[in-house]
Amino acid sequence: MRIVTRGDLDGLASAVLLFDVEQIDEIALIHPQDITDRKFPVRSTDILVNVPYDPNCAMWFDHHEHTIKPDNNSFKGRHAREFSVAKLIFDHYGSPRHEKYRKLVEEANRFDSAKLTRDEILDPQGTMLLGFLIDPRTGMGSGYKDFFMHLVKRLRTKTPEELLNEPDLSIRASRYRNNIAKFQEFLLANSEVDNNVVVTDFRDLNRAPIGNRFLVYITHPQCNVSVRTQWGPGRSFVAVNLGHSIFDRSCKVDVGRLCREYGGGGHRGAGACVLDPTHADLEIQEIIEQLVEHD
Ligand SMILES: [Mn+2]
Repeated sequence: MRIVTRGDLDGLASAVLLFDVEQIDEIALIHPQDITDRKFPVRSTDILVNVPYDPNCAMWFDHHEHTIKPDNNSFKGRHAREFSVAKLIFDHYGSPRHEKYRKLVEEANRFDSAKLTRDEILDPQGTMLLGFLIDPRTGMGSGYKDFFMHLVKRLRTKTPEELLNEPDLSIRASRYRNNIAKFQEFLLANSEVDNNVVVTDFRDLNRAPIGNRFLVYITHPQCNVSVRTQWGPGRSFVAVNLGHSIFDRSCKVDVGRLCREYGGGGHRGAGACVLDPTHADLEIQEIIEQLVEHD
């Protein structure tokens, strides 16, 4: 079977679990929108993880809200409100083989629901550091698909802490660490604040700088929600990411629902959509207006 997921920590932990209980011979990393837009051909042997449902799949595990749902729950797998899909899979199988991954699943759960401390953002260690290193939104560059496959294999026998001591990962970790201060400067220089909203535009850059997506809530503690815009491959679309501050949880807008109005998705605290460049600026302005809290 093939796992079809997104290349983040939740996808990684989920893949590690599935390898122990299903016959997996391949992993495909995609953007969830590829399923919604029917750009990714789903096979009857696919296990969809952390991405929207497709009726062709063999199994589906997800914790996001969707407009398209399987008919009267006639699917194999599980869809429920949970902090991570890794936790859903862990509970679904209840397998003794998964016992050794309990800590990994708990940490993936905390990472995916962004329950992180300031120190874990500024100086992450262990699973949290691994989470930032693999997250495509951190901007560590190309080759992450191969890197992801390697990690799935290695995490089956080693802990994240052990892995981070190995040469290839410790090089990545130092590259990441050396960029934290630079990324903070970048955020301060390229963000605009509109009331409670911080908007960071990455579109002027040829290469997005390296840094984790939560740092903006440290550089802009006065805001409770962030908007990040950047070019998709070949400038064919504008990718927009919205997120509630993980320190100030007062934003009342369901940003996943807001993104769905623009063809995207997500959940209450985080969402993403892709916009046609010809009217992206107008739509970004509309999105910001919906996020601004008027007193
Ligand atoms: Mn997830």
